[in-house]
Amino acid sequence: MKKNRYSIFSLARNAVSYHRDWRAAWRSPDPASSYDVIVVGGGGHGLATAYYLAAEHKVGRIAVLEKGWIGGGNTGRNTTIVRSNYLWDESAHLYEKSLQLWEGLSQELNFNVMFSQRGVMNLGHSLQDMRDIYRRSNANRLNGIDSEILNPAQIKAMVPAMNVSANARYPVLGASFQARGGVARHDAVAWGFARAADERGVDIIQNCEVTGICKENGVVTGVETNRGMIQASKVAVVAAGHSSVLGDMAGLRMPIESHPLQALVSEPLKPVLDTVVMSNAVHGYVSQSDKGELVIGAGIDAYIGYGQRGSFSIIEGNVAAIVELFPIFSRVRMLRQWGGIVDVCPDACPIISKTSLKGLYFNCGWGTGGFKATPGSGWVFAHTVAHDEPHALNAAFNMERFTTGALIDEHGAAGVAH
Ligand code: FAD
Ligand code: PYC
Repeated sequence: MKKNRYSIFSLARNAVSYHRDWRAAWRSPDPASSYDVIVVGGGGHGLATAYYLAAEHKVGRIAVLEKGWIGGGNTGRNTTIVRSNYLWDESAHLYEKSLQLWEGLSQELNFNVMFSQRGVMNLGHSLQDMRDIYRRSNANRLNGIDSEILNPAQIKAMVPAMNVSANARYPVLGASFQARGGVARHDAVAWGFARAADERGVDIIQNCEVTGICKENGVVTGVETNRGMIQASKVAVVAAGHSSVLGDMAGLRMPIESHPLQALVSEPLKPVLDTVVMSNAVHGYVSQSDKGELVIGAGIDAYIGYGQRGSFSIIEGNVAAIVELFPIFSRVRMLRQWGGIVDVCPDACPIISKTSLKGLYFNCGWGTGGFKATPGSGWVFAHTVAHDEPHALNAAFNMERFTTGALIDEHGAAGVAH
């Protein structure tokens, strides 16, 4: 790695030259005719996979093929909540590995991903919610994951704007709180991984859509793209929102449904909320960005589709729930709304797996919650692709579980109903 490339001196030099000779943070090469590994999808997970393949497994010739622009999928559309408070051991270990990587990621990539450990609160509104919260919190602690239970007075002290009165429509009975959770800057995560991967020789090729997966005698040989055929002995698909489309190209039927998931942001406000508040029961969550916007999200739209918009009724119910919890937000104006397409597995857990086709690997099905997993997902997937074997942390997240029945049901911890 060229140590001085991004030094304070280059920053000063570029400032005085009005950025005229500012070097692109990553190259834009034409695709080569062949690679050792092709990663399909230039979201955070795909870029992280390429980075760890190069940095930790010393794989030589790697390309990331992205049909649009890097980070333009769910990576750039999500609400950036990071936490590791999942119920079952398999997921808790995987998400906790990811959280530990987040804690050193800006240093690792030499790029400020603005990871802010402001804590994540999951509210309970009924006795059953509270039983689930206690169960998950205890399970987390047994796995060495930080978790506290808060009563309504403690919640009010931390979030004065919240209505915790007993006569609220959704009374707040308590919450779990993970202090090490928080938020990060989504674009920076894509850019940081892209720059660091590029520095290690990874070709990042945007506007390059994979249109077919080539195979011979059960072995993958490359991909067809809108820029021609590219050969590779290993193809790693990380194409959230389109995993079943890519699966079809290889003749694999994926156990996935693709749904829109919406979010919206308000006009910027003075600081009013310095933690993340989530409520699975009322399908709403909110945090405040560093710019001051309220970042609000909903549960998934019930229908299957590929339109990155979503339907109005979801937003209507979502905003009603947020205003019920935070009456002072009722006069805040909303600035923008958008949707992303999330790939949902029947057990609300991802697939990080080899496939029946030799040399073809899939990483998908993160549903509403894959941003928090970005570094961990890339780390275990790179291991899986490099060694043609899963790492212990992702062994359970194989494709076979949908035929063996060894499902890992994380619907409760998903945070956002799906
Ligand atoms: P993406 O960033 O979607 O990357 C996949 C890429 O594949 C895309 O860039 C796409 O263009 C590309 N691609 C697809 N088909 C092809 C093809 N044929 N050829 C080449 N490229 C292709 N998760 C959290 O943990 N916390 C949150 O707070 C959170 N909030 C969310 C809010 C919303 C509104 C949404 C939509 C999602 C949210 N998520 C959240 C989920 C999270 O965004 C995703 O799980 C995660 O970003 C998936 O990352 P990825 O890199 O796999 O996907
Ligand atoms: O998984 O924590 C999460 C999440 C929050 C909002 C969307 N997903």
